[in-house]
Amino acid sequence: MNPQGVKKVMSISRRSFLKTAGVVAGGVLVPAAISQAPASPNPANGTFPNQGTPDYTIRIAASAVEVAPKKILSVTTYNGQFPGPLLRFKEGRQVTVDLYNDTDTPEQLHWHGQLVPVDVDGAAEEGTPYIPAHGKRRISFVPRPSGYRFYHTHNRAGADLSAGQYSGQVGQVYIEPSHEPGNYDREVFLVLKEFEPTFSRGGDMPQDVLAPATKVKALEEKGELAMKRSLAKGRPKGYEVDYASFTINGRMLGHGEPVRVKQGERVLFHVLNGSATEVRSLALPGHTFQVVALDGNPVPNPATVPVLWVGTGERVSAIVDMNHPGVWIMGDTDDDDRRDGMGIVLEYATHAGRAQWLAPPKFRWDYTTFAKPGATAAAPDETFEMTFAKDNAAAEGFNRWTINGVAYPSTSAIAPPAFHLHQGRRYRVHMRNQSDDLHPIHLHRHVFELTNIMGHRTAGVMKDVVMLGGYQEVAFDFVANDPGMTLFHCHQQLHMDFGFMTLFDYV
Ligand SMILES: [Cu+2]
Repeated sequence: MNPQGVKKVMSISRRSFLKTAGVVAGGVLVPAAISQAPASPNPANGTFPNQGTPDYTIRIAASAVEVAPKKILSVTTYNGQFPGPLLRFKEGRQVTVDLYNDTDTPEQLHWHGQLVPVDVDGAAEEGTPYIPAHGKRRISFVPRPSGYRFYHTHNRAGADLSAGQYSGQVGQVYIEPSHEPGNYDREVFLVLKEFEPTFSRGGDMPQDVLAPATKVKALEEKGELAMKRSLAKGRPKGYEVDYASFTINGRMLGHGEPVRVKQGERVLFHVLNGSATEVRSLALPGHTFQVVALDGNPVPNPATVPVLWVGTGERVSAIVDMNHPGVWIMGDTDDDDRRDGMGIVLEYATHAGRAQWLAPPKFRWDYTTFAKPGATAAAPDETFEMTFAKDNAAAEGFNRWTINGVAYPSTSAIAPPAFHLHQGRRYRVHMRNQSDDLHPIHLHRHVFELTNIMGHRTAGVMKDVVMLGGYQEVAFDFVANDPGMTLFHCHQQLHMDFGFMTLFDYV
């Protein structure tokens, strides 16, 4: 256990960080030996000889996480803390990382949002070697692109609610650009994450997340008919996951260090949804968020919103002007989840007392708000059509998920790639959701541009996860610029584990 690491609100002064690089502070892990000459790679397996000191060491092990006083959970973590250490990389400067696995299960550590090779990416389906149980892998890569990224396990959990993303294997990455953009005084990193999962039948996934709220009738009719038929056969609704405790930076509301601010400050919040399965929201009474980046990529139009909606695996970076003194609850708009811990106290200097919550206006998230008005995306060279469907409770009580009628095997079998890419071409992925669930769709090793949301063309918003609403359709484009096997999947663990994955390869 590392109570310090658990308790720390990861809030550091950017200026003081720059001055004190080389010192461990506020849960930040900085290079031990930047000047270390990189070892030469073994192209056969992407691993590096175990010579010299690595720049970073990450140790995967079961450890205690104290989410509230005397409420201590045992979960698998990185370096004995939740969240794992914040890794600050420099764009384009190669790093060597030693990954130790002290558990009994082979592990995959995925560098989410980075353009890294298959051997480093951390997905068995692409061919990344496992970090053996009680073993080690040394990897080396050039961090890119700059911005807010993260790392997490890519193991499938199936019915094991202690495995995969249900565990505490989540850590943040900040890749510093050669020129730091934005005008702000301070950065605060927030990781939203639930613990103590249990299975339930039928979920309470929020349905009022996305704008527009319209549905595609043809998708709705097919999806509703399939569900009706399944229930008529006597099948109950498939399993969903509920949680007993909710945390920000590993602490339940009221039990962590407050975010301490001064009137007049501009604070840049980096918010990561580290959940296995849930969409989260975040509001701060009396304040608004100017969204400057999505998934670490600066947005063309940094619009101001009252509420952040963040799908599983998504990141939002937003500046808040501290102009409403008091002691506030910065928390989820869902009353139950906030009372069960999904919040953090924000306290102005010279103010004390009980933290206040005021519900924000109802607000739906519209990605096109942050797009360049009137801009048009480049035309694609090819379009892939994808339809996602749910086979209710078809896999021993779990919903089975299909892409164009095909479920990725839930066994350890690796499926052959279904979509073929030519390097340098621009591809459009047109996704149609024939289910009532929201899906945070993720593409590995590439950054994509949102090009269509429910029939509305858009351009300029670059992401690596996009929420696709129930019975809705979305398109994104990407350039095939990172050769190798590339995984595409729903980031909702329960969906990914039961079929919602496919592979692209380069031909
Ligand atoms: Cu999904």
